[in-house]
Amino acid sequence: MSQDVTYLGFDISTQQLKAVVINDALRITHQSSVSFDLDLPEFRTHGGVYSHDDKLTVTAPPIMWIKAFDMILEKLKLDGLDFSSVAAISGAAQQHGSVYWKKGAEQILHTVLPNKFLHEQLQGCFSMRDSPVWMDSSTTSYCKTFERGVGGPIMLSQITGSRAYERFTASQIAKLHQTKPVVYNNTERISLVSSFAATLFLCHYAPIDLSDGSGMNLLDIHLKDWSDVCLEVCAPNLREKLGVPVPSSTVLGTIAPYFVDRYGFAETCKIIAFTGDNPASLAGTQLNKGDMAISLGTSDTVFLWLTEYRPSLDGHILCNPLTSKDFMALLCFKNGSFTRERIRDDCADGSWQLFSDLLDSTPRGNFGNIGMYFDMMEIVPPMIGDYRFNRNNELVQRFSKEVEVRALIEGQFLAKRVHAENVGFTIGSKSKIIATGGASANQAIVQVLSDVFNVPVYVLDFPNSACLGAALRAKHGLLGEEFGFHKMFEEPLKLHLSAKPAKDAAEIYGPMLLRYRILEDRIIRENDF
Ligand code: 5FX
Repeated sequence: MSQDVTYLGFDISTQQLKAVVINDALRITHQSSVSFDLDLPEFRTHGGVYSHDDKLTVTAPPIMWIKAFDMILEKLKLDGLDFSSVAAISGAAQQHGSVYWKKGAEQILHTVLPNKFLHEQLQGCFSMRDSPVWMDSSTTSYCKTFERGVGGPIMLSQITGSRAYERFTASQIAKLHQTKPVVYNNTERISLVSSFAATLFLCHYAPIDLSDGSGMNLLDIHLKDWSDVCLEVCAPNLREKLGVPVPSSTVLGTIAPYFVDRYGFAETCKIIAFTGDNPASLAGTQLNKGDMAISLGTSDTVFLWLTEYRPSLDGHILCNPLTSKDFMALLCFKNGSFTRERIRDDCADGSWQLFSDLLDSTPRGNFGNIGMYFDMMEIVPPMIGDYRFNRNNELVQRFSKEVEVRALIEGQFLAKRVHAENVGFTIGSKSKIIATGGASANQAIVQVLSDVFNVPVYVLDFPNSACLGAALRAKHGLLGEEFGFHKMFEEPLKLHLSAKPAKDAAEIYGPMLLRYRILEDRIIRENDF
């Protein structure tokens, strides 16, 4: 291939749409982003979403995501990207969220005109104006009914890789069907956010890929097809509304004429199945078997590559996005960057520099104080609220600013380690953590991560691993799944050692982990969470 060939990756994350372009040597040549709150103020989102009054329902409008695509393509054009060089496009998206296309929408997709923006032409395409997103936790009763219907949480986890979760798509679809049957019946296609975005580039419905599809509680992750029993318990006629799921490296087709005419993409430009942001990060971190990645973003996630798995009631197993025969494990913590930002605002006047100084000014172990901070109902542990314990395990009202900052960061990483160990993640003598996402650039935070896990932490040159993973998957999709993903790299991606554990880390955090477990259990019991 010529030197000019490029690959384009997108990431529709919670707060922004990002794009990155790499060349054939896998070097980044262009990048851009659109912030939903700042660049699209007319939608009045906060953090890219609408948080409803019940404090449980969280949605976002798909038309805003479409407008963000219109904007980012214009920005890339201004940045000098020669669209005709793009050989393939793929994407990553926030997982679990669902988009409901109205009857007749595909017909509209087929006939879009290149002289108009997409958002102007697709306004009328959705049976639900706002899509439920991964932060939603309004479906507890549907989860319970769903688990019962399928034969219990273990059975559901055996089939789909996860017990029922509020943000997973099955309970969201069941809620829609039961509360708004007319809307459900008027829906011709249900997409994930990932397959919705791929649909825009194809101008016909894109299938759901197996890896992101594993976050729905509907896919049989062994058979790699929808599970009949899950579909039946969820809602009627669902198979036809979901379409046929495909392996994540599938070439879905060529780009729609709209993009050829409007932006000058080559007619041959291929669209590779889009997937979830966590599966895409697995690609973007170039994760090897045995290593663990931790993404510190709006949600914090812990993930790793698995060759086999045992079903569990904590965490999720997804089909591996890079090879259909393997799996990946995922743990998701909802209270990531929003909670860090709240404590930064309370204790450090909104300054990350001051936040880091406060963190560095306190010793490992924080004088025995432990904190747990959950602005939203957490996934694991299922808790909400702030809890501060002194060295005698007594609940206290307040910490000093510097103790509060360290209690937050240590508490977040203690929780990650406890719950990662609960699902069988083990830390070997050669283990390392690859940290990614916005907060991975903060040295003080990464040092605490290294100490709590007692392993070295590496970071990438480019912290946006989901978006980079999307661009890398675009190239891998062209080569085909049988061409091993890691073989694409002449040399492994550059990782930088960011932090090494302190000599006394195990001595300090070993006992603290035990205390954390006990205190967490106590809060869950006492509050009946
Ligand atoms: C994973 O299960 C999650 O819910 C989150 O990490 C979303 O993918 C964030 F976009």
